Amino acid sequence: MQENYQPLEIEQQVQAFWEETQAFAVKEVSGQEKYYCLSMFPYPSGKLHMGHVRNYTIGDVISRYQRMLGKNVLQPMGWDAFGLPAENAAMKHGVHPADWTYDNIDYMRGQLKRLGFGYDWSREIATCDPSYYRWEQWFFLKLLEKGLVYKKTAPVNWCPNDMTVLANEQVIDGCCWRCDTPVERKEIAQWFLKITDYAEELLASLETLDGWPEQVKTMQANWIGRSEGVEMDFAVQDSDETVRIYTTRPDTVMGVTYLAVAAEHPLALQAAEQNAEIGAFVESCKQMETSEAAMETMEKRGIDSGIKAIHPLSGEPVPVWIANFVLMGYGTGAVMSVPAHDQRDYEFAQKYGIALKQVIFAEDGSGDCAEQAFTHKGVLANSGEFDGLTSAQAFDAIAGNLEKSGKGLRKTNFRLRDWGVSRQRYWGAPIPVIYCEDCGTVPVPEQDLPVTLPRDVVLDGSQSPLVAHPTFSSADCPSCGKPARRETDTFDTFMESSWYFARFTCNQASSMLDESANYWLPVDQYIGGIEHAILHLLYARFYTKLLRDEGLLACDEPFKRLLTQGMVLKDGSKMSKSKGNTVDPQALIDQYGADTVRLFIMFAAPPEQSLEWSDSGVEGAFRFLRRLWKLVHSHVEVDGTGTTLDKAGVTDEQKAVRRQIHQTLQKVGDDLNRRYTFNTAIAANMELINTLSRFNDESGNGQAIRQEALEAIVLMLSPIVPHICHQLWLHLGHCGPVINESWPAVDLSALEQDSIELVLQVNGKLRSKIIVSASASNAEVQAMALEDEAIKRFIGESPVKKVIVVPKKLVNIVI
Ligand code: OW5
Ligand code: ZN
Repeated sequence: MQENYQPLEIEQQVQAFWEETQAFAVKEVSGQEKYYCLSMFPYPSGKLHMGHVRNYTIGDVISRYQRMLGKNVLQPMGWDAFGLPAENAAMKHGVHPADWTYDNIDYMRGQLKRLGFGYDWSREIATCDPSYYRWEQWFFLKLLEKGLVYKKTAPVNWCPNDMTVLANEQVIDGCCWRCDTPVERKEIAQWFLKITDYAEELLASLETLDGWPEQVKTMQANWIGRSEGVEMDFAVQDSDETVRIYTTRPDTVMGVTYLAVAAEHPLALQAAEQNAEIGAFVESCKQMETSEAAMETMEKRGIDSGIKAIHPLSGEPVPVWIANFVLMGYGTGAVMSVPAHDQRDYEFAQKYGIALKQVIFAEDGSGDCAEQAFTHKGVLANSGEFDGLTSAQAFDAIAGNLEKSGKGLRKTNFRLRDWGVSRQRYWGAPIPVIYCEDCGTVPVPEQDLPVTLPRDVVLDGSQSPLVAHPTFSSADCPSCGKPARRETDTFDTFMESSWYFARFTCNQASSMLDESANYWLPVDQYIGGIEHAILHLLYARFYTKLLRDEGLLACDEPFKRLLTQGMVLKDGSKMSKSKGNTVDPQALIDQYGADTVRLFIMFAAPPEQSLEWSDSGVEGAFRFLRRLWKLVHSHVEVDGTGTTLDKAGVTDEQKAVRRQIHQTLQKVGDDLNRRYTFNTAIAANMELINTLSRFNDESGNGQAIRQEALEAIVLMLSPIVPHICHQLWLHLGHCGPVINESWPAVDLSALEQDSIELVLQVNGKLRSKIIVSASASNAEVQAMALEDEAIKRFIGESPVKKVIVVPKKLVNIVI
């Protein structure tokens, strides 16, 4: 055995061994418990960053630990390969998105191997590979057949100068990122998946997800946003038309002082035709971003349409305003406005001098609208026949009244919108439909799938390369054979990441999924960043239900347990190129080796918390491994590996060391299994190593116990620092690789204590401590307590009234 720890050398050897023996390739094995551990697959963006290293180290540690528990562990890896960054790189550096992507994949795959992650590489997937996205196209057409997919117009960000659609991240302060032209809103036809059909189930089955953080479940529930309310119609004065609105607060309906409609609402368009000022306002609303976030922060503006609506209960006319914050795509494109009881309505009414009518007061009569809206529930006033009812009672009474008169209906609503999957981009999976003048929208026949993305395109940022492509955009109609037009939009990349976890179970299958999916799924442990708490996880859950309903999967939910890792920070803030505070993992691997990087990352913080980067922490991790190496080295040098323990002749000191070994095993098992507190698992091993350094017992039993301790440490640390442990395990005299070892069992007899420390109290106050034999009787303990010197001093001449013995804990002497 070499005297010095040489990580680069050993890591290379061990990785070669894993590769040669296909150590992490797995098959379905009946009768063995399976464990599917998945880390969110990366965008092949160039090279790994610290967030990746943290994510994949956590996943690898859990996988290796579960393998030691005897499970059949699947840990796959692949590439979320489509998306805008490849197009951007192509424009900036003149490389083809495909070449850029595959080059990055090659480099990053090398880095993952260098970090020693135990992936089954035979299952690797790149989502930009036609053999992957053909099934996505195939499934889309199944959904189309079932009516779960439809087309409707929706707004996009449009740069009138470049004549191109912009992604939200390409809009900077309302302007195009390339040419700085103000971005416009443009309505174009796009494909949608009917996720709203599953809203109820997506919400209800959150309750089955015991292994998910509460926070993530709450975020999902809020996003789905189920609410109970009333949909009602306001008649339009001097017209046969009506305006439909939805409210969750029908109790406030008598406080309505205006309606607000979207700029695209029919009433707005009607008013715009008759009045130039209104026309200009409606036109200006088009110059707006499409993201919800932008919507919330923008200035709220409006104009009176001049049209009046008739209040369905009071019969009074109320003005109809056109407002930039009401969106046509959300609900009915019209809302009732109650400035007294809604803050946004309040601010809008103040700005434009619209009346306010308070109809709800607190139970004790307090609550006013002088400064802001009164948004609490309470008791009704100024509401005619409904006066005196509580908000809850009024909900029922008003809903019933509207239902009776045919002007309204109780309705459960969801905030969740259908999922728009069309992107006007090149680097994505083509949407497999053809438009024929005679036959309409025609699905690409199954035998013509995949619709492959052409390579020969010009990417200059203006116009969509697929539209401009000489042949791609034209096709013969599959139905009548006439020349037709091919869909040139591609899928949102979330389409690929919504089912990759299933494809990993059968990446070679000549169907979308096969039986293997039902062997491996659901994923037992999913690990990834909190930024995916809402959309990705919701879409993956949705897809699982779609696949189930198509008969391709048997489970209802994809991820049994979810771990959301914290950010990696430097000097308290997020690492980023622009801040210049990045730490490149590759440099550290080159300097210290993978095990040091892995150990530091797992030691520095519990996985859900943020991790503050520390160079000295990395140095410390390295020193620790060097120390462990030395300890094994000196043990091996004196031939300590072959000694057996003579249980009869164990001394107290030896017993104490054995106790600590098994206490550590017990604690670390719990840390890794249940709590995922890897940092404390490592700390416990450090303490055990401290004890060993002080344990200079060269006797036979001393050697045997040192061997037992070193074996335990190597086994316990092997999921975290697998390379060094592989080597040390061999040096400790074993011939099989440490990855095939079981998690060590705790020797309960070693935990038993011969003697215990007892607290001695006089009148309930701590006065002394004694060590007694674990088998001492209460009477013996009492006698020893009364003999203790300190106690004798405290009692003095006072008569002892009572002695209370709490076995194994304390003795209280009452005087
Ligand atoms: C990293 C996690 C991330 C995810 C995984 C892959 C980041 C945690 C936050 N393909 C999708 C994806 O997110 C996943 C699908 C399933 C949808 C950082 C980030 C961080 C960032 C940058 C830098 C350092 C640290 C330096 C940049 C220097 C550039 C030169 N996080 N912590 N730290 N793919 O590739 O983005 O959520 O689970 O691993 O991430 S991904
Ligand atoms: Zn046709």
